[in-house]
Amino acid sequence: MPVLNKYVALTRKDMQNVLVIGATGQIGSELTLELRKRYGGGHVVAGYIPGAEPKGALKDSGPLGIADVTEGDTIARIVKDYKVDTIYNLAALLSVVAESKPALAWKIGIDGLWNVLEVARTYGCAVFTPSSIGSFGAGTPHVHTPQDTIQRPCTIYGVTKVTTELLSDYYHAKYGVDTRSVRFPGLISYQTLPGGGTTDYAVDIYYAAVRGEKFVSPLRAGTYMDMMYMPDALNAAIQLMEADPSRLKHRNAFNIASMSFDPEEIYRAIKKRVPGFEMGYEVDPLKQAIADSWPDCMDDSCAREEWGWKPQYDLESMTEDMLEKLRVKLSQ
Ligand code: AKB
Repeated sequence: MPVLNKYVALTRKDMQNVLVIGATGQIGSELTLELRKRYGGGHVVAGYIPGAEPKGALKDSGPLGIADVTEGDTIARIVKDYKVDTIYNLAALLSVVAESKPALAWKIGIDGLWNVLEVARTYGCAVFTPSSIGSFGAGTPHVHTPQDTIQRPCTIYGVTKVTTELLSDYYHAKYGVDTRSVRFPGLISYQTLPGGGTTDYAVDIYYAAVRGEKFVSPLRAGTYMDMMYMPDALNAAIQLMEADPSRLKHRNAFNIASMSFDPEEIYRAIKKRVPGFEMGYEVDPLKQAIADSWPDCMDDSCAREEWGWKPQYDLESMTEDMLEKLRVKLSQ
């Protein structure tokens, strides 16, 4: 389909001001600080919803504003006031919690995305809205999952993620909105807890190890999924938004990968460093069914070729860093 509005590609040089929607969430809390470090605090607005106000460094290092995706005018106001040209739209429910609130998952994920894209179309903003390994389903090839393949997810989370990809591509093709995205694996961080995802066990297991507790895995041994350490995930989002658009053959959304493991492998990586650590199993049927429908490991060669994606962390280096940082955090 031809581009109807003339698309003027932004380069990083042109980008001045960024809005992060969902700035107090799992990704947003760290992405906002990373963007402020790179571009200057005054250039990155932390968008939040009432009840999830920024605190500490997030509150003190730059501007703040209420940015509720279900109320498009709150987004438009910040975009106008701060002359925002790039929006990171991180508002979403994670996979497990979305299953208990499907209508809300759609309202935030898709009605909200529509509002963000309309603001972006009106004010000429670039938009990053993450997709996920959850955008795939049981019929997808599970090993070396290709960039372009079957996407028939069985969860509402997956349905919203596929729709996110399609709607974002549609706004690019029809209106020339500079939409770009990645399919995030399970994200692991010692900072903000995820809350409500299928891959959360890979964060919880580190907390148990550092607290000296036995960990009970909600997923069976042999359940492989792509995972990623947060510093790599932040780099991916920023690097893609800064990438030369003439090199992008894909947009929404790129497979990105750095490590794939099952509960046994992460347990062994931790036990090497915490010898007394123990793990048992109590399988959660919903989480297991979701995990079984997701890829074991994705092929991320398009991201590597089109914008130079290259992760820094594997399971061993992430485990080393997580344990070190969590020991400090939990002793305070
Ligand atoms: C979840 O488990 O829901 C998320 C994801 C992989 O998108 N972490």
